[in-house]
Amino acid sequence: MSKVEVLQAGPYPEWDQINLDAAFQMHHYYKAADKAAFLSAHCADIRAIATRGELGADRALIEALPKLEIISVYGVGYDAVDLQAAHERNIQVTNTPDVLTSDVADLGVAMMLAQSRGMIGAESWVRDGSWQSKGLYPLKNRVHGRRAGVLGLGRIGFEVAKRLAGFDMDIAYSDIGAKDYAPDWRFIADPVALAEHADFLFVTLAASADTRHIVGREVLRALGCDGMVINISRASNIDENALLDALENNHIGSAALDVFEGEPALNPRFLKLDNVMLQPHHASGTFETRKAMGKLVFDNLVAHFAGQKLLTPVL
Ligand code: 8YV
Repeated sequence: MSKVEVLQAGPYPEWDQINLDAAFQMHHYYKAADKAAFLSAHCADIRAIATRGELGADRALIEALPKLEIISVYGVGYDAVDLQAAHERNIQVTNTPDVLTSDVADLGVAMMLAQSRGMIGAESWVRDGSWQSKGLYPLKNRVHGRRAGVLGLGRIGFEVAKRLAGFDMDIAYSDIGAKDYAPDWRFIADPVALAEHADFLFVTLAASADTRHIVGREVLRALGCDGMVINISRASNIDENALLDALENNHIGSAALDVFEGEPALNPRFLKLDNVMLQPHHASGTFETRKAMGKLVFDNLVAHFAGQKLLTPVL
């Protein structure tokens, strides 16, 4: 029997690729220089898209595949998938929730610590001989006992807040409503008021049209010149130009970012700044989590084509 044909929108680690190649006929869309020619050659029989969180699947791609039945996303965020286009044709969408939550929270907290304590600069201070030639490294800012704001207390925000509690921080959060699973943390509905409360503002919202630029000039002004913003969600949740203006003019203290508009290309203004920590969208980037994510992408595809219940559907 011929294998089900799958459009692969981005690369996967070898261990996932081996499984996918064994079970399906994978078409490597991401490798094609001429996407239109690729689609006209292969579109007729493709029944699934295997994609990544940051790549998703837009309306044009969905509409180019007449037999498409399922889009399996390697990532919890499915904001880059055109859900409306999928819904119109009853195409299933799956993602990889839960398995990455703790790693993403870990990286957010690690960025807060590293940036606040100036660990990257301190490492260079040792390596480049400054310790010996210039003397003591400049003092940095404390983390424990200070005030944290978590914007979006979903799975990842909750894990971030749990970790911050271990640093005796005064924790508040914003969300669409107060959460009964967070009785010890203060609910502040308004993101501007949350930023006013916070020394460290964590952005942990699932991105959507409604949350676009939720961290804008007003929130950044409220965060203030000693505040730090940490983004482990999606770039679209922050107005990047407003953030760059605030960093360049020291209207906020610093930022730690794992996600960028137009990534992996970066606005070159970021590279001139020393009050921002830059990470390559790597919050879920551990062997353990990525293996679990890859397994879910695969298992969802297998379940769908075996006529079984999807493991982690988003529609
Ligand atoms: C991944 C992510 O880095 O889960 C998400 O939504 O953005 C990340 O975990 C990404 O999806 C891998 O491509």
